[in-house]
Amino acid sequence: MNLIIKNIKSELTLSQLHVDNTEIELLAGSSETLMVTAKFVDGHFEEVTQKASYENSNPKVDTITEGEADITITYQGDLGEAQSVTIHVNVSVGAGVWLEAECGTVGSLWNINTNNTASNGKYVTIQSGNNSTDAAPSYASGQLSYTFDLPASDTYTLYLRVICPSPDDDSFWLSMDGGSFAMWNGITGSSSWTWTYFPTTYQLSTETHTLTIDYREDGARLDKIWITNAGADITNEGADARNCNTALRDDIVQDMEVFPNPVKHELNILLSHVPADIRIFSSDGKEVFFQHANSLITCIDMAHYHPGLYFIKSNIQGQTLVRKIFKD
Ligand SMILES: [Ca+2]
Ligand SMILES: [Ca+2]
Repeated sequence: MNLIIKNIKSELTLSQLHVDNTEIELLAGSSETLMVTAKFVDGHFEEVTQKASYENSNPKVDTITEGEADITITYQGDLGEAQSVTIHVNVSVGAGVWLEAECGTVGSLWNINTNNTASNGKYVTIQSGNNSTDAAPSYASGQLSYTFDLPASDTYTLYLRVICPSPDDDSFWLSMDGGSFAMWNGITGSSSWTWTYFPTTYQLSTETHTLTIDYREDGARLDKIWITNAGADITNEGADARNCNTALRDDIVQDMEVFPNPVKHELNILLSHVPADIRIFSSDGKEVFFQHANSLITCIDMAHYHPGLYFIKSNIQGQTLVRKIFKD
C-alpha cells in the first residue's frame, strides 16, 4: 500500500498569477482572448481564466471603445492572499485596410516563402540577384500589386510589416494609383517582423485604389500591408487581411477537438476550419509549439514533452479557442 501525504496548505495557496499577454494593442471592433494561469505554492499550475475576477467585465475587455485602460485581474486560492496582475490595453479607432503581401498580384520574380512568424504563414521577397537601385523596374514580373477600397476619404499612412536585415536589403519602390514611383530606402533594420511606416502620407478617396510595390534591393522581405488613417504601434500580426482567397467569411464558427486526453505520445487536433494557427503553451505560459495548419487534422508528437498541463490554442481569423490537455 502507498500512503501519499500531501501538503494541502501549499496545494491551496496561490503564489503567482500569470497572464499570457499584458500589453494589448487593439483596433476598435477587434478582440483578444486572454488566458490566466495561477501558480500555487506547491508548484502546480491551474488555468483560472473563468474563475478570476476582472476590474472590467469578465473576462472580456471589449467594453473599451477607444483609448487606454488598465485592467486588474485578481484570483485567490482556497487559502492565503489573493494575487493580482494588471494588463494594459490600448484601443485605437480608425479606418483602413489590411493586405497580405503574398495574396496580391505577385510578379514571377518574387518568391512566396513560408515562415512560422509571418502573418498568414507567408511573405514575399524578390529573387536573389535582382536589384534596381536607380529606378523602379516597372515591369510586371518585378511588381507586387494590390487593389483595395477605403471607407472614408482621408489622409492615409502606408505601413509595411518587414524584415530588412541590412542596409543593402532595406528598400522598395512605391506607386499609388499609377503615380510616379517613390523610393523608400533605409527602412528600419530588423531580423524579426517589424511594422514600419512610409513617411509620406497619401490623400485617398473612397474610390478603388491600386498600390504597386517594385523591388529595389534583394533581401528585403515583405509580410503584410496596412493602409490606415489612424496608425498605431502594432507589435503583433495586426488584424486579419481581407485579400486572401481562403474562405474569408464572417460567419465561420471555429471548433476544435483535442484527443486523447491525457496524452502519452501523439496528440490529434481536429479543426472545423483551416487555415488556422495552432499553438501549444506550457502551464507557465511559454509557447512550446507553433504550426500554421492547412489540414483539418493535425497530429503532434508529444512524447518528448514534460508531463503536466498544456494549453492548445487555435486561431482562425481572430477567433481563438483554447483546450486544456494533460501530458502523462
Ligand atoms: Ca541585398
Ligand atoms: Ca503574410
